[in-house]
Amino acid sequence: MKILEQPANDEFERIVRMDWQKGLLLPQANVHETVKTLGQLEKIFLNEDARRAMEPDTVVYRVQAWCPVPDGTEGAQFWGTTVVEPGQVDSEYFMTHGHFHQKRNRTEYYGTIEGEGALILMDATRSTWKEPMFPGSLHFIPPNVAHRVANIGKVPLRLVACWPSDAGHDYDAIRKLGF
Ligand code: PAN
Ligand code: ZN
Repeated sequence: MKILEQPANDEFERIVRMDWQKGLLLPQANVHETVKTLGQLEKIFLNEDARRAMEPDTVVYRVQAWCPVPDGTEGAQFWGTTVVEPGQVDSEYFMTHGHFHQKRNRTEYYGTIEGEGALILMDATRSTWKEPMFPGSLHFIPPNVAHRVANIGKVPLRLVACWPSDAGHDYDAIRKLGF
């Protein structure tokens, strides 16, 4: 039997490198990086006056996404990392924007690398609950459930995520109605 390292006609890059200690992807093609600052997180925290009074360039969280297939492809998965900085806006901890998946029944895994967090979940009836995040915790986010992560500790909260490549993200529902 002849084993090829990677078929010559392969359409997609299938190997990237993670720094598992840091919970980060090494920069490479197909890895998209985004930064969310306080200035960009309008109407996410309860106390808008307190948020506006803070330095708008303050980084709240950073996201990397490895998308080996085009966005919207059915049957594949994306892989991502998120680092939420420690901090507060008034009495609320720094947290991600949060979203439902556009295709509401698409699920996801979150895994904690480092730090102390709360995974906040909300179903379609707006019933809300949370799960503790700690190094090694692995979370299955069920269908039809919005998800957001808050850093409740003193060090950066580092997590990895895996979600279907046709899930999409609906941020509007959270911006309009909150969690
Ligand atoms: C994650 C999130 C990431 C940032 O990769 O996108 O943690 O959170 P927001 O997207 O809410 O800003 C994920 O849940 N993907 O589906
Ligand atoms: Zn998601």
